[in-house]
Amino acid sequence: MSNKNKTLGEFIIENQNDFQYSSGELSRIINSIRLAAKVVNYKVNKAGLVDIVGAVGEQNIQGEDQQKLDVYANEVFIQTLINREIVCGIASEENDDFITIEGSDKSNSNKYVVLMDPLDGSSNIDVNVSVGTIFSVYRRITPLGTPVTLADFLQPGVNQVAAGYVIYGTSTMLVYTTGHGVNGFTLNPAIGTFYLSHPNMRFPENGSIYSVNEGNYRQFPQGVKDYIKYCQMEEEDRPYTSRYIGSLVSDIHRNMIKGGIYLYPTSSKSPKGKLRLLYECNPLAFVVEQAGGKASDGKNRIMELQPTELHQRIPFFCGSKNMVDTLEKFML
Ligand code: P6P
Repeated sequence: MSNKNKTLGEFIIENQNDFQYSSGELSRIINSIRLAAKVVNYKVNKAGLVDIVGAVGEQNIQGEDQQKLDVYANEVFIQTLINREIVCGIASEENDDFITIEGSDKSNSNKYVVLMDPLDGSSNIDVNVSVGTIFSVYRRITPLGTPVTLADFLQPGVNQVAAGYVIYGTSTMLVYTTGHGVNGFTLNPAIGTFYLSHPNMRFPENGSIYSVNEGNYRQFPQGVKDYIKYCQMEEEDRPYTSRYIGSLVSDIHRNMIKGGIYLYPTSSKSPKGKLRLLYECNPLAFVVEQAGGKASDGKNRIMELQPTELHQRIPFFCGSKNMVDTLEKFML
């Protein structure tokens, strides 16, 4: 079947055999995320019209003010996954601890766990800037039929069986990988169907965009400062262009289309970095690597890091392979 007008549903069925071990459950997880993305998209696009914008007056474990849409999106993704009885556990940026999910038969017979940031960049909602959902899927490593444990979530990124993001932007896209390349699907809101709009996405090896919050420049490690000055020098293919939306999914997605590097280094404000390893860096690293890009903490491959806690933060450098290679040389 040609790619023209192929729907996400048709794509999943066609590529069912790509899901290692799958008895259809992994396909059902992607289908579940597809449904939740459409529900959240509807609310995100109406945020300015209904009383769902703004903080709920509570903070999540990150100490960040929870925006109403954060809470709403978290509930939608969790409930959609529970209703389809396809996962045995969920970890979310919005929940202090992971959630154990028993099947309606009170069993823990499902094989997969999902980790997610249900609405990343939500502080941008009030100013009408794109936001995103990031998700990561693993097979559990503890025995089937037993309650899921923290060990099932603290797996290195190389164990991911699927990962991706939803970007709620000028159009809404679902971009994901199961380890066989990266494909992007754009939602036709008129009929509520995702269509294959970006088959086999590739991250340009080189780029001329660097994305960093330069307001923190003075607090960056010296190697990062030197790299930023390198980006700004007038020689060869530089100066590069500085583009920073402050919404992770949007910055990564733009750079994957055009080429570029995203940097979130350590700083005195974020001594371990700001971004979370398990449900931001690892899933984006899987997508970026599958598209030919690179993701590093400045020295190590992100997906080989052994997680130690659910909400741990790390420095994150991600994008065009040759640009990340150059960044790492500055940080030696
Ligand atoms: P800063 C949003 O809160 C987020 O987690 C990412 O979406 C974004 O890239 C980053 O933080 C922005 O952080 O410190 O530059 O505002």
